[in-house]
Amino acid sequence: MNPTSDTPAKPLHKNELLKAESNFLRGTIAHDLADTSSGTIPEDTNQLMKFHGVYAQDDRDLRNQLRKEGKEKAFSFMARIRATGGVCTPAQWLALDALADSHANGTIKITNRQSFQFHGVLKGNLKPAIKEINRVLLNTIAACGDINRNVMCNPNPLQSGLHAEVIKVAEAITQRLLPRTRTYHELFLDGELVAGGEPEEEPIYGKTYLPRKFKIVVAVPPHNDVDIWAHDLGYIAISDDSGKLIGFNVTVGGGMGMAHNQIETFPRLADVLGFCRVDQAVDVAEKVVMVQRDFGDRTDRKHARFKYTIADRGLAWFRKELEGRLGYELGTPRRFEFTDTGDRYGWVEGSNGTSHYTLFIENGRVKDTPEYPMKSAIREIAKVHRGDFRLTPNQHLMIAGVTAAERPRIEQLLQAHRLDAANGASALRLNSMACVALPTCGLALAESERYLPELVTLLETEMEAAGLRDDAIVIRMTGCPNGCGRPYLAEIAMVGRAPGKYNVYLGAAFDGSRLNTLYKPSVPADQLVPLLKPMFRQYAAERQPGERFGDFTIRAGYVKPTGTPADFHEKKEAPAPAAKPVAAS
Ligand code: SRM
Ligand code: SF4
Repeated sequence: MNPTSDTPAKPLHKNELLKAESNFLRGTIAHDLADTSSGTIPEDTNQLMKFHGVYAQDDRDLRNQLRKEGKEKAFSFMARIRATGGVCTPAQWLALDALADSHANGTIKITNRQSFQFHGVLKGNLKPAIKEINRVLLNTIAACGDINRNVMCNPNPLQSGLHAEVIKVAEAITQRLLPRTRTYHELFLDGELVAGGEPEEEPIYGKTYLPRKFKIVVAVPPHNDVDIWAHDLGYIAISDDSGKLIGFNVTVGGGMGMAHNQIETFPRLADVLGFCRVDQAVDVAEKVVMVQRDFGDRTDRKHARFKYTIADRGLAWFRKELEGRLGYELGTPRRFEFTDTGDRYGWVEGSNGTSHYTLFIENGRVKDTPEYPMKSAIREIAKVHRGDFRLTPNQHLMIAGVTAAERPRIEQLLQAHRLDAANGASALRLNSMACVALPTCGLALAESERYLPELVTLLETEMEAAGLRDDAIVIRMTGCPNGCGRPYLAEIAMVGRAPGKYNVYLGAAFDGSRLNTLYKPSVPADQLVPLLKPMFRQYAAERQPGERFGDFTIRAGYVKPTGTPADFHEKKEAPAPAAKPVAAS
């Protein structure tokens, strides 16, 4: 059944052949990495390297100049390090901190899927860096590629006990869905055995793995910081009156990515499918993945995500297919409520006698600047911290599990390095998120991580003037429509259209349960503030008690709630495939 026999008319995408013939993701990687005549690797090898957590990139700031000089591009690699639920130890942090300086561009990027990224890793540094990452018991296995990615999990500090239970489930899902091939160890760890000698087969994936990437999250209500509706498969933790975890509502078929003006591509909110017990959760994940393995579209990578399998075939079909494989029916979904998608900054008391400090890190970029030596400061904290760190799904950092005895020392370090001041930013900034984009992302059409902070500064002036400094509005920017910053779930989103131009989207729900709608295409960067300023004024003057900005933009008629895929695109005349109605919860 793998690849699916349902799509015989169209030829398989070339990546399917590449995977099939790669001998479990080996291809010519060993040869190409050893080749010192180029700073990069051939494209086919790049496709396979993604499964090992590595992307070939080049510094796009230097492209034009180097082209003019007739020189090779400034090639380097991005390495993504998985950490289930974003949990890592201080020792691991210290190792990554040192590696960022010795083997990468001196920064650590906290991603919005609770992973780490290194940028600017030169070819000769790649293998030593990956070895060191593994030495501290982290890895880059399947951090990218057509396979299950890092499993996200809410790091809710208020319910430390529940968090301890759900993270175990997230880790069990991770382990079940890891690739079984020894290729990674062979290529990067000189064949060293890290996990034992499994046979060379892929019982879950088969030798062509999945049609496309696959993303799983675990949410703990009332917080929807993992943006559950944006992911292929989601689990909403359900606890009993005593706070004990009893199971999960299962969600399927969410996704963000689309392409400008390709109406057959669209963001989609996940659907609630049913309820499973804690002991069923891993099996459910495995079988969901296997259905997508067999029925996902392997002919067209723009139509290969699980959301299209669900949108095309319907939830009833999927339920039948899944339950047939599980051998039991899912239960009726339990009641739950989400209130927000953001992080709780500062100190929060846990339920187990420890406390947690969430530190705002703008767009997840941990670096030292003369004004704000954040990377060095976190290093000092890591040297003394006895608990753990948790990366948040909003690209921030939680210093977690701080005991009463330890807390004064951590507080002193936060103050001494002015880290606590970062959390005093405006509510708009604290709820902002940008994807990486330029200069490393090869797909970026416009700036994002480097531009959003500047734009927020300008918008803050307008918000302040309108009396909205402390009003949280979820604002997100991406350099292209692929949706890495989950922009279609932001109350205000700017999606890169061309250099210096953005499509502006409005109207998503504050709790992440409603997608936004295209308001204005191709807005020049210098027109973004004039565009939003009158809306802020009107919102301040006319909002109803408790009304969120996203809801207001709909009530005030700026946009209508998203109904069809056409609402995301500039051209609306093309026939639209059936879309999921708004709001899954
Ligand atoms: Fe992403 C591709 C960065 C989260 C949808 N994403 C990329 C690449 C690897 C560019 C490439 O393919 O050449 C970007 C690397 C840039 C760089 O220089 O680092 C990139 N994505 C990121 C990160 C680092 C953004 C961030 O600033 O945090 C996030 C890494 C997460 C992680 O740790 O695994 C990241 N990407 C997402 C998300 C959000 C999420 O998963 O919660 C999405 C939307 C959700 C979804 O998948 O539907 C997302 N990334 C994409 C897509 C579009 C996929 C699609 O369905 O069409 C691409 C392009 C592709 O796959 O072809 C992409
Ligand atoms: Fe790159 Fe586009 Fe993703 Fe931003 S949204 S990181 S520009 S692929």
